[in-house]
Formats: sequence, structure tokens, C-alpha cells
Amino acid sequence: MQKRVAAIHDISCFGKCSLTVALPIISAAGIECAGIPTAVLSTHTGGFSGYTFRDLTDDIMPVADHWKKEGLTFDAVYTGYLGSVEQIDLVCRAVDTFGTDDTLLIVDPVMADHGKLYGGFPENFPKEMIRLCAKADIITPNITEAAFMVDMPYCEAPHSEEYINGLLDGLRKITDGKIVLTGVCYKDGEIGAACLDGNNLEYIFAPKVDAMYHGTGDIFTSTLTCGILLGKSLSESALVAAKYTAGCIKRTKENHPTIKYGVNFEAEIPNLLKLLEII
Ligand code: PXL
Repeated sequence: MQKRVAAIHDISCFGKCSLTVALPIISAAGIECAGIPTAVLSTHTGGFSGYTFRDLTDDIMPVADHWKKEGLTFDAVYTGYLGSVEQIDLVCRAVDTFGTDDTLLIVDPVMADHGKLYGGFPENFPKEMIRLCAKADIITPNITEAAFMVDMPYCEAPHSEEYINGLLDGLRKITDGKIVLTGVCYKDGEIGAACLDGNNLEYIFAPKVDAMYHGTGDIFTSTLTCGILLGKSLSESALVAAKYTAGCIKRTKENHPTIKYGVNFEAEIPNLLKLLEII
């Protein structure tokens, strides 16, 4: 049977993040990707000003109720950027509505990076996001998001093992799910993730390309979702995700494009399929 994911994110009409990344990547892996758009923005919020924001909070539960009524089932729900605290609670309810015992909940608590909350998020947002993370089977916070949720300071790379363990200890108090802490960097030239599955901690690393683009977190977790649904382990999936993301960044950097326009993940899709062992 073809696997089926429900991706719950905003759709930023321009800028290659959230649904405009999750849909093509998950589809390329041969997995069906349905979507619940939580908001429609003209662009993402990083680096653009004057963007439009049409809130779709009121549509979340009617979509979930309809899916339930149709008897639709999903192998995974993958949540990303949510526009408000109210949406966090509605997404919890939506997952309870159409999710089954066999539906994996993969939560990327998208809200911050580089030590700062994204524009428009209230200060209490990380504490509210804990409720959704608590329900998750897998969470994929970056260092900033983890630090905000567990009340630890944000530290720049290179990180100490003690700092990463502190973040992981805090996150395990939040969720019984598996944890993929992204943006872990112990030495120059390498960046990756700490993957905690029960008591088993594994690290994966990929070459660190000296560049930063928007939407790369969404590319990472979309790819991780594919790996998991294709039967790979947590750390195998994270390694595929890290390598694909690094490849997208490298290709984009070589062509000198604009940071806020995102990466050329499209041209790297053949490589994604190889990493996922589809071709
Ligand atoms: O890539 C995460 C993301 C998703 N959606 C919106 C964003 C961002 C990051 O800034 O602004 C609207």
C-alpha cells in the first residue's frame, strides 16, 4: 500500500518552505502527501517585510472532521509552522480526530532559530508548543527551539556534549517520543543531529556548508518523514535528511542566490531518491 502523510503547515506562496517543500519532497519519495494549510502567506516571514497573512484557523477542524467522516487514514501526520497558540490546540484536536493508533505524529516545533523566535510569535509560544510535542512520536527541534522549550540558554556552535545532553534531558521530560535535535555541531566543518530513541543516543553528521538559507529545517524534517515511512531507522533517516539538506545548500551556495529565496532542493531530488535507496 502506498503510504500517506498529512502535512499540517502554512503555505508560504513564495520562498520554498513549509507546504511548498513538504509536498514535493514527500511526493518525490512516492508517498502521498495530503495537506492542511494553517495559513496562506505571500512569502515566509524571514527576511521579507509586508507579507500577507490569511489565517485559516477556522478551517482546521472542519477539514479534520471531513477526513474522519470519509474514513481516511494516515501513516503519519507531520506538523510544522503553526501561526498561533490556538492552532497548536486545534492541531492536537485534529490529530485526535482523524489519527489512529497506527498514525505516527512527527512534530517539527518550528518557531525559532539562531537564538531568536521568528517574527510574530509571542514569548509564551515555546511553552505552548510543549503540549503538541508531548503527543508526538518524533520531534525535530533545532537547538534554539529546544533551548526555549526546556528553559536553557541558547549557545552558539561549537557545542559542548554537556550542553547537548542538557537539552536532550530537558526534551525527554517533555515527550516520550523519539528526539532528533538538529543543528548539533561539535567541530568545524560538520553539523548534524543527536537522535535519541529510548535510551539509545546516536549522532549523525554531514559536511557543514558555510551558508544559511530559509526552509532548510522543513527540507530536513520532510526528508526524515520519508525515511521513517520507507522503513529506515531514526538515525538512518536523519542521516539521509542531513546529507540531502547539505547537498541542497551546497548547490545553492555555488550559484550565489538570495538567502531568503530558499535552496534549490528540486535539482537535488535525484540525489534524494538515491539516498532513500528508491533508485
Ligand atoms: O521554514 C519555516 C517557516 C515556515 N513558515 C513560515 C515561516 C518560516 C520561517 O521563517 O516564516 C511562514
